[in-house]
Amino acid sequence: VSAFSVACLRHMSVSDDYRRYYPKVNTHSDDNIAAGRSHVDETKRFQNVTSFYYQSAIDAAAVQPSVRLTPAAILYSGKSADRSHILRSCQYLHNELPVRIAHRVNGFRNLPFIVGCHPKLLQVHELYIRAFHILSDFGPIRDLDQERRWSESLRCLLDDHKDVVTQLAEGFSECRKYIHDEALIKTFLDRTLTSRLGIRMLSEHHLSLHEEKPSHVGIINTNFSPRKLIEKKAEFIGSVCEVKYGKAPKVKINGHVNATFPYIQAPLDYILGELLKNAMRATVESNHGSLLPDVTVTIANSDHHFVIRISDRGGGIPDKIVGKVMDYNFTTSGNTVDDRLDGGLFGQIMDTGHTGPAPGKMHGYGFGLPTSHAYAKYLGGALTLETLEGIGTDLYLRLSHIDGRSESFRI
Ligand code: ADP
Ligand code: K
Ligand code: MG
Repeated sequence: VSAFSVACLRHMSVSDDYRRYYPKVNTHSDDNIAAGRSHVDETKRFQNVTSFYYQSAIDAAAVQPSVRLTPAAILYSGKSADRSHILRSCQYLHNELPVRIAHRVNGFRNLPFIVGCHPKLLQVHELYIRAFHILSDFGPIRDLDQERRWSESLRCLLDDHKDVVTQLAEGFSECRKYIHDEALIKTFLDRTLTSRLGIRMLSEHHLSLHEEKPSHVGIINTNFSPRKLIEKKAEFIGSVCEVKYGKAPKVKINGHVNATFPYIQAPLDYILGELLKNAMRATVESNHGSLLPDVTVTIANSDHHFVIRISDRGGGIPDKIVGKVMDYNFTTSGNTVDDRLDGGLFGQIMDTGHTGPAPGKMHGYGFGLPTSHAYAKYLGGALTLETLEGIGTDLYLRLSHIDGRSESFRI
């Protein structure tokens, strides 16, 4: 039995038995693996392994190019009374999503063998294979009734995939000792996470075409106010911070506080949340008196782009780790020692009470900065960091406008 089939056995992929056996074999103990194995016959095991191999429809889709849209094309695509715009949108996604998913399946196939065999990563790999079949096995979409049924599956899939980032964060952190080429993992995660962002934005956009929401065209808020979003995030992260530390710094907003323009809020929601968590955590952990210095957020809006700067007085980032904070899985949460710095045991740097980069946590698996960085680049922007050791840190989030006045990114 090859290592691959053992890994698949732990995971029982792409099979109904998966749900029956998964709880038993997911405990990572060799006894359980052996116990699980005794219940599975050779044929089933063979099917489980081959289900990762023989995916000719995915192979065919994986060589097709992706068709990416500019936000302006989405913004000005127009509505029609007969709802044919919804049908067209669905037909586009029905072709496009399987291609994008197939590209991601290729990404899993190209991971180093032992990394790709990690049960949590195999589980995500399987979710992608399953999503491919659910979305593409549905025949051509010719009318609004078929559109409605396909969109229902799409909505279920969005829900099934909601924990993928946590699963990836946990999976990669657990097989870190097998990762010798950091760049390869970074490329995989940058692509997987930004592709996921793109797929989710397009899907949410399509689903929201069914609803009427004031000053919105699908997911685009035509009257987006950075200040309002920052206020909302500051209040929410502030309350999470209060729960964890018993106190939270105030957030002051200055600069172009009255600016409004069309924008897609979802990715900014994520990035601002992560940056505010980092700033508040650093502020609380490095200031021991009762008086906490404010976190200051400055908005600077111009014709082609806008910048949001988040400045904290959280003591800055020490020289010896500043080069690593943008790496996936690098975190000082739980314990301040990182194995890549001193060769300590990997497990020590993880705060095991954390289930990943969930929104209710102040820090997680070291995914906040690198994911925000990848999202910013995907959105045609940048995320840069300036830190003054002993004083504090400034994060500059620079993003381009989507109103079509300048060359834009594509989703
Ligand atoms: P996490 O928050 O899960 O640790 P991140 O990628 O968000 O992961 O951040 C990685 C590390 O970078 C943090 O653990 C922390 O050590 C450091 N860091 C990030 N932002 C700041 C900041 N504003 N001030 C000081 N250190 C920071
Ligand atoms: K990190
Ligand atoms: Mg963080």
